[in-house]
Amino acid sequence: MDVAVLTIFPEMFDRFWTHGIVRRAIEQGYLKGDAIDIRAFAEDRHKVTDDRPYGGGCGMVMKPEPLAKALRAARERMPEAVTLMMSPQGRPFSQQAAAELARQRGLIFICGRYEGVDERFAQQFVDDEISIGDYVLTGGELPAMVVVDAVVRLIPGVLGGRDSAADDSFADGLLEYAHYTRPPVFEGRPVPDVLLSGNHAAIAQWRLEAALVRTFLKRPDLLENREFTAQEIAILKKWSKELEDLIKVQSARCTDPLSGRQ
Ligand code: 4HQ
Repeated sequence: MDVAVLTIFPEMFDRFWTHGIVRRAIEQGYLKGDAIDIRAFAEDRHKVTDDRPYGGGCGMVMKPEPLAKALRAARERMPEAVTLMMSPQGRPFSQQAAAELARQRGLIFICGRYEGVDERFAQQFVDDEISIGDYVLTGGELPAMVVVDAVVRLIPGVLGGRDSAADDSFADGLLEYAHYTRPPVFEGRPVPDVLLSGNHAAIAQWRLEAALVRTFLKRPDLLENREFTAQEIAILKKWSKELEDLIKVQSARCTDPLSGRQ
């Protein structure tokens, strides 16, 4: 995949391209990453990329001409690329959005600064606006890195079998199960027995239960529109039965006169 980032701060990406999975993806030929300096496409003597807003008010707006020149240069090199702009007004970014972008041949990111870019540039050139969350940042560079980071690890081949994306949180709509490594007891806390058992079916069952209970406790919203599998229904029924049994035993024992026992 070809990635080009249009920014007035291309140096912000120098460290981004050279670490971890992103670096490995580049070295192994899965990713090409390029930060393009918008300022290099400004034609005046002072290389100005921003200007005061029409209608007055505070802040500055990114001028459309340098952006258009920079984008046309990028598109010439990558004619199949989709043009994305980072903006709090964009489509909320998600694991599913990342998976869709991972299927593209090329991505061009427009990173605004100040109050954003001239609206005519956005309307003329931007295919999709993406937001990484409901908060306001000082520029689109960090959001572009967030999106590239989430997308690159979903390009087939980038993660080996050792760190596959199949079990990721959100990959199947659930949070990921808890992880443990050595030692078997850390400051008095043991690793769950089943994980040491070598019984792979039991481990898979435990992990699904652990993912389900975590999601239920930490992010119940993720379960609201979920289509449960038969195995998940079985787990939920088992919990519900265990809870019912517990309630029966407890209410039989209960002597509190205000408890409303029937
Ligand atoms: N900004 N998700 C304003 C964001 C943002 C976000 C990027 C700040 C664009 C002009 N981008 N500039 N949240 O807050 O993507």
